[in-house]
Amino acid sequence: MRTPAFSLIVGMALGLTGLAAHAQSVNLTTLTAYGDVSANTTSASLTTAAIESGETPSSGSSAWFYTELEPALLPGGTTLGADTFEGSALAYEFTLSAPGTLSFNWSLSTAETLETDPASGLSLLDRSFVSFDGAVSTLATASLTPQNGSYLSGVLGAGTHRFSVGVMDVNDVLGVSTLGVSNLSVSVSAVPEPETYALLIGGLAVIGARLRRRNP
Ligand SMILES: [Ca+2]
Ligand SMILES: [Ca+2]
Repeated sequence: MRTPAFSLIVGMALGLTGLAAHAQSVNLTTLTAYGDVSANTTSASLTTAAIESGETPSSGSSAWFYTELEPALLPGGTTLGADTFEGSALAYEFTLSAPGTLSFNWSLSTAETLETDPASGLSLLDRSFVSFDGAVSTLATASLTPQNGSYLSGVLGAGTHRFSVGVMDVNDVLGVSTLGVSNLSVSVSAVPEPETYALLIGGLAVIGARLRRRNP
């Protein structure tokens, strides 16, 4: 029986369904790629290989020097670190309808054979990073054995965010490191806004009033 009250109940049920936590997979081929990036729908591989350094990029596109990469990823003069040289990144701009999080799985391996440069004593272990809205943090520092893990962001406010993930050569341009990124997902939390509660309570009151009128 499709009465206005019935339609209202169905509409409210759909609204309640929309309040449940909602995770959405992100197609990695829709992200903006900088440098040596190979991507398919669910996974991507990023390296620090640049043709100018005598290296062979996996994708055919050379890694970018930091002087090109930083202004592309990080407006406002933020850097990827004074010890970084060349690398690659993926950037993603997304809008959250409510507070939420971003997550992905990662792996990091390197062709470096030394942890430190014998001459300078500086670390040669390359670094992967994430950035949110221009603020950079370290995802993982390479070790001579491959690593992997899961990343979960802090809670991001409702609105538009700019995220990037990438890998950089540290303290020289050699010793190619490879960052794998997979299963990138954005999840909106289940906490309804006060306005939503007000609408639900108002809707229930309307239904109650109609049912009372129909059944005197
Ligand atoms: Ca390199
Ligand atoms: Ca390196």
